[in-house]
Amino acid sequence: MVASNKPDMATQLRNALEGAALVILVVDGVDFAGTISRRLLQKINKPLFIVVNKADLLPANISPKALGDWCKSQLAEMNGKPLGIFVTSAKSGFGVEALWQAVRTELCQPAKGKEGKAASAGAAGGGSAAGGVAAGGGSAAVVLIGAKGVGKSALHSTWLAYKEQPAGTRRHRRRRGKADAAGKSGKWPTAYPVVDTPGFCDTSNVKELLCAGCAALLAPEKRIRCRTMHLWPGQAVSLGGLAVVTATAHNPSAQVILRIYMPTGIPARRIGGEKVEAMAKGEAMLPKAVCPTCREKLTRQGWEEWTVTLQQRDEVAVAGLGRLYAKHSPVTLRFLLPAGVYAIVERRQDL
Ligand SMILES: Nc1nc2c(ncn2[C@@H]2O[C@H](COP(=O)(O)OP(=O)(O)O)[C@@H](O)[C@H]2O)c(=O)[nH]1
Ligand SMILES: [Mg+2]
Repeated sequence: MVASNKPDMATQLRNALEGAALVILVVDGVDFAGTISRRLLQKINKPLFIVVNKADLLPANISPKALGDWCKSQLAEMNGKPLGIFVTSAKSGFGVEALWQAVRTELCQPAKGKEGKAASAGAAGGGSAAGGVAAGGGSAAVVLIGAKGVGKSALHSTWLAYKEQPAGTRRHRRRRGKADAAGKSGKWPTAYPVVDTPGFCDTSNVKELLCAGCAALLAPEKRIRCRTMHLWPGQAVSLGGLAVVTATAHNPSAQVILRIYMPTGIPARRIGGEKVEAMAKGEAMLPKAVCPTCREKLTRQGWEEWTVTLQQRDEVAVAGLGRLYAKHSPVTLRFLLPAGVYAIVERRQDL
């Protein structure tokens, strides 16, 4: 694990990255915008895998493969150059075996003249740097990094269970068979410890504004469902009281049909313009479940206005909360978001 004299989080992360043979950046598959760290992505100069976790929570209309391809295009726009992109669920086990086999293959790869095959079954490949991780000099660790709550520790546990699979069992033989097909040797590269790091992300996320108890209210327990809301100009939808989106009078079609993807526990309610104005002036409309401390903090920080026009292929992602798009476009929407929270217009995931 990382140093014991409790250096700050950035130092811990830097130390861990310095000793890395392979970096695994884990993001949340249902909150990509809120958990991908753009700055970190630019800074990593080691062989890199991206793991898009929590595939079990994906809406039914988005396949893990489609999500992997979508993430690949997003990462290309951010100039990220991973060796491979893997869609996994630490909860259901989906894609985990393919990930750890690819890690093993990269670690076992000779230093020169070898085209790695980092992206294996279930993964959207990002190609592979010639030389693989063996080119990393004295570096020896596989380092798991990413935002808090994306599933780094859960994946680490699956890795431990995978390594400790007793030899000779049917499951083990089956896995060994796959391992031999994927890599040079059936042995795990035990010389490479896996280092789990504390959460780090430079994207300002709604969950970060809340205490652990209130942030847990935003954690999806089941597959994300799409909710459809019909709005007349001036009508708005409250997204769990944490954000509001209003259909503006500029929209060419009379009604705006919004498709909203948020954890099922977060209510989406239609509200009138007067409530939105009150919120814009600082009045909070948070659900009762939000604790007094978080309520006070959010009200003190206030809400920021953001007006955006969406074209046919666009959707808006609000970090830590969810994403939405309008059925007909172009459409102009006015958002009220907790001050400082990151929101972005992205290409729609289900196209
Ligand atoms: N649904 C689902 N939940 C997950 C998955 N991986 C982790 N979690 C949950 O996400 C929360 C945070 O996981 P953890 O491994 O502690 O995240 P870390 O902060 O990145 O180490 C826990 O409640 C996990 O049970 C997954 O693949 N699917
Ligand atoms: Mg952890």
